Amino acid sequence: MSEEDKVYKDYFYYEPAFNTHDGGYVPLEEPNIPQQKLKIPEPLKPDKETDTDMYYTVISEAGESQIMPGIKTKTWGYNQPLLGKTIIFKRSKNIHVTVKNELPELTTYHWHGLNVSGDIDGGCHTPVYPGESKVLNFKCDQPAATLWLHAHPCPSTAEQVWHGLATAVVVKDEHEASLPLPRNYGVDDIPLILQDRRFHEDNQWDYHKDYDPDGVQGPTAMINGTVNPYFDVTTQKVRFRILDGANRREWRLHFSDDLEFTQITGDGSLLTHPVKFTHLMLTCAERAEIVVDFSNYKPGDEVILYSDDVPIVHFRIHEFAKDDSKIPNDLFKMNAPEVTPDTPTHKIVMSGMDEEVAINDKKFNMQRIDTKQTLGSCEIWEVTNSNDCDGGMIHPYHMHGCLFQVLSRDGKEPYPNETGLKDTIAVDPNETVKLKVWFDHPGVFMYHCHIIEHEDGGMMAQIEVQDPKNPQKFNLMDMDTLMNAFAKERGVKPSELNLGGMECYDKMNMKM
Ligand SMILES: [Cu+2]
Repeated sequence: MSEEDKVYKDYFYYEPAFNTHDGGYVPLEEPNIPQQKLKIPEPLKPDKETDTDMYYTVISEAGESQIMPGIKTKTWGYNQPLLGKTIIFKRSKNIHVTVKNELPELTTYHWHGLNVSGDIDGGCHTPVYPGESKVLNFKCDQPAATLWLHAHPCPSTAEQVWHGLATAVVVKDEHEASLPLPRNYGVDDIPLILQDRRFHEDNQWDYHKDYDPDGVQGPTAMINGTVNPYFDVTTQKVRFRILDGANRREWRLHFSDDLEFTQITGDGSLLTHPVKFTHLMLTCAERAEIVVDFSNYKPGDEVILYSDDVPIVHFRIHEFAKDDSKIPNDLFKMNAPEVTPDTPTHKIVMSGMDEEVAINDKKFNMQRIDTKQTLGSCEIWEVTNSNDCDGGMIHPYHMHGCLFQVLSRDGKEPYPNETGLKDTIAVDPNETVKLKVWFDHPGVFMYHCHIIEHEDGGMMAQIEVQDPKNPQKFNLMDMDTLMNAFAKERGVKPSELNLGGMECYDKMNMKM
């Protein structure tokens, strides 16, 4: 059988380390409410667009959303009460985004997967305080992909994302536009943001009641902010831009009838070649665009997308409109630079679980630079998960400010769907993943586990990237400034402040 025809039928990862084996695992439950039409976020309208420039305004706001029947849920979102509209950046345009904070507390705007300088990236050093706004100017110069925007104000990233501060960002380029892929947004090109929540009394979320240092979960799947969604399929092929936007949950996806599907992108670009699957696992923050061919079904049929054995989206099949889309066998040419000789290998060890999580035996410190790399230098990063195979967990490792190439897993070939650019990679217990990493922009960037409670709990470090031709002094925030601001905004004394990640430092007798 040629590689082209091969269908992968397993999740690849080490099964005993799946989140289902975690003591605190919250299984998904099929919601006991009628099916609701899948919400598809509208594209965010630019304030202005010219041949060379795009202007957007992104406002963080608090509101209420009808998610469950009855009382509305208090939620946060971008330009709407929950999640946000899909933000489209066109490659080689100059982008100007006014970010505005109308929340009661500080936040940041982290462009996950966007290749930009540290001051634009939106990590914890760039807070926007309530009532304030700022303009981000950058050039979009990276391949077409599905990225996302989310809040990143350490140590409250997890709680803010849980409130709803996450939305899809789509980069478009001419190469992708030249391929005959499905691209009719809202019809055969659909984002699927996978999250899970627990609905407490009066349909409200309670982050602190649900808090777990290994990641907060809920039993109810929420897809684009919709519980128990259905989607009307009106074309033979549909492209889904899937994002694991959950704080902790891994999604093990498969369709009814073990329907085959084709993965065409990873996190940061198209794959070099499409790969066929019946089963696909996504860990936190990873994205995969897949194309599903529904041609074996007829109007009135229903196809179900499951995670493990729980239905999460129902696809109602209708008459198909004419569909000329095709998946070419050559999708993308990987154009990674050569590794710069004589550079040391960066060795990253993610260790621990619960409050003990750390990177290279240290918890995150905003004022400490953990490693450096020169702008334009391409270097090897070896990322190890030192958790034990006996009871350890998978940690999804994410780097800001770059897209990387996966070279190997424990010295072996990466998985067949790791041929494109990535920014987040799941690492099994006791596994070492080798990456080729280069930075196109200077700045201070975080790298961390993307189980968001782990990053808030200190499984995070930072790198300084300098342009030797134009060295800069980067301003680093300090934790006290952020904590004092959070305390003031919440109307409590700093000593009374209760933010998710703090416990992990307190229990280890460490200062943030
Ligand atoms: Cu982790």
